[in-house]
Amino acid sequence: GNKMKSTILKGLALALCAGVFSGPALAEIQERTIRVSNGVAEEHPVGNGVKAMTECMADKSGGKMKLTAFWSGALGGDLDATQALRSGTQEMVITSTSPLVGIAPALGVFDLPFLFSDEKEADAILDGEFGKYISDQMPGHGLVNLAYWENGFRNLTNSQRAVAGVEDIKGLKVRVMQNNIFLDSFQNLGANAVPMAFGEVFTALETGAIDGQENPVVTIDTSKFSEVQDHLTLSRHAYTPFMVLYSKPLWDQLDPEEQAILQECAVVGRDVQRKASRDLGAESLENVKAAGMEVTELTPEAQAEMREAVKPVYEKHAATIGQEVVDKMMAELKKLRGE
Ligand code: TF8
Repeated sequence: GNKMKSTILKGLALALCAGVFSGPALAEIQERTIRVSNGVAEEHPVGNGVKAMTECMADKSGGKMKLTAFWSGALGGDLDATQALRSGTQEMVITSTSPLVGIAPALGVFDLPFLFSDEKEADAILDGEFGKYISDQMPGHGLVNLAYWENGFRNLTNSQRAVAGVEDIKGLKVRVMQNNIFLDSFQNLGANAVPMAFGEVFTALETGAIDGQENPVVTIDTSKFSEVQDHLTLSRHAYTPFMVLYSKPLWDQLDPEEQAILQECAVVGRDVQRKASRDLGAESLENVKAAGMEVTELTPEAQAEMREAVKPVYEKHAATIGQEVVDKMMAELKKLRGE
């Protein structure tokens, strides 16, 4: 009679639940609010990537796993936040590789000037065997890399003069990241290079404590450097990727199902983030022009001269980065270029 009907209905309801969600594994997923920090503003393409990653996680976890994002260095800069991950007091950071070379010297390979020729090459290296080789080393440093996202090719800005070649850089006080390869590169270019955390750059430019800095155009635009810089040179002198890092001590407390969701969704976010970065590239260039920045393109000769000036950096820093790491990168690039 009625009792039997209700048993059948209960069974049916259970079967439906199991079908709608992804089976028994869902039981292992807990309600989690994961903090992710970044040094840039939410308008940066990283904002698009975090949004896509958040939606993906909600989708795959039945709404249980959430990201709470902190922008503009609200939880500390790239390096401070990364240290918080290593000690297990913060879950995630999206950071440039460059400020982390003190933790993982191999990351210095991405700081070598004029390493990648275009975005396609960067994607192939980062999403391929080499990217995995670097990611595999991160747990040894208390970090788990979920994916490589994009900051972009870096360009020089300053408040003093249009820079059309190496001779114009001479004597400019240029902020560089806390990274010896960048310090050396800009010293070789004749700049007075000053290492500084990203969070201090705007004020230092505004007060004239420094003349210039270097970052991709989307970062220059979304960080409003156009308000305090008059000249932009499209030097494309380095492509330093973002890593989407998770705290290793906290990672080890996650269920494998939760780990898989984070890994898959960081890649979903990556594709959205890179597309936004490339779409916004042209728009950002228009924005900074509209804000009054004068944009200078380098002639092939000026570019060649710049490459020549920074060349010694490769050999000088190979031992610190690890000769094996540098050789592997060069071999991969050769393969990609069909050389
Ligand atoms: C730098 C970096 C930074 C980014 C950003 C904080 O110049 O390029 O702009 O890591 O996410 O320090």
